Amino acid sequence: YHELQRSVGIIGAPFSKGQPRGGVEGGPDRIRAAGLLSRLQHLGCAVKDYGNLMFEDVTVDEPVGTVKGVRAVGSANQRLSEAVQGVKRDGHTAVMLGGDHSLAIGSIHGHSAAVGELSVVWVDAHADINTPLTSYTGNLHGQPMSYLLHELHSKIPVLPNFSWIKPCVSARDLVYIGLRDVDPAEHYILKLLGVKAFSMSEMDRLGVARVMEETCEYLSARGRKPIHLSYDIDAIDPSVTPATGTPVVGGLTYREGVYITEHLCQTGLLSAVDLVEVNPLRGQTEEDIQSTVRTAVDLLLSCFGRLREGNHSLDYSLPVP
Ligand code: B3U
Ligand code: MN
Ligand code: MN
Repeated sequence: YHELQRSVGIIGAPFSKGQPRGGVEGGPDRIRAAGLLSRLQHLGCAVKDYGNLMFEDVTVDEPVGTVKGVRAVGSANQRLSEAVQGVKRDGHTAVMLGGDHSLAIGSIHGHSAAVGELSVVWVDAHADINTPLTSYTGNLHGQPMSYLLHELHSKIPVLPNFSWIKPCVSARDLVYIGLRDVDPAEHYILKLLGVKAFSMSEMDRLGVARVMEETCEYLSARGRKPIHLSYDIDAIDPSVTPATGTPVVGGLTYREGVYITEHLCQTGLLSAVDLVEVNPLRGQTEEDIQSTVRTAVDLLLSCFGRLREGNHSLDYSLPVP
């Protein structure tokens, strides 16, 4: 029950133009309203809320090929990258509340610009590694990893507002957990680059404890780099987290989802966390929304030391009669 004094810097990124469904921009405020800050403080964290980013209003944003919202996504991520760099330079673990998953471009770019080489753990039903030329949907939230990997650099065309993005992650420093909806081109890319991936099939075969052991063993073999955790709430089963844009059956249980963050916390290497794709407008009922938001908060708390066995601070002492 070691108690590290962790400091957390929270950035809200109310942005939805990486995909077509409105509502995901309401994620950051819903997650804060569920008590994230006070509950982190109760854990013993020093918390600084950097507020919500304001994004440039991009009025003319015609599709580029099939890809939609290119200029808005490029511009928003440039702002986010700078904000994450600021949070890291202030010495905090960065928490980015999305917003859709296209925001991982700026979050990971900014994190790497501030601290150097990273390990990336991507927890998601989807691989989000389409290039602009392989995407069926044209949605940028299905593409962020393709812009970040050195190995795909030559496959990325020039896009407006994307020229600031420099690839900063090596395929060998990336691990996927929770995959169950992967496009053919994405599957090809994962095999071509030899990316470590624990699909839901591997989760069934190995169990979450071995998946996390192997994840950390694999990453630490390349040196103990700071970890960037990019957690898409749709990794969790939609029976638990239904309020999200693209739910996929057969997901992580609540317990598996939390085990992942508990385990990554114990490495002491978590340096930035994204929690994305909570969409309060996608729940059928208020209970759907609450269950999704509560799970998001629980995942973040366990990133910062909350244990299901219980917690107490080092200076705890029993009251005497
Ligand atoms: N692979 C598909 C579907 C998708 C990816 N991410 C989400 N959905 N959330 C795509 O659009 O690239
Ligand atoms: Mn995603
Ligand atoms: Mn997803």
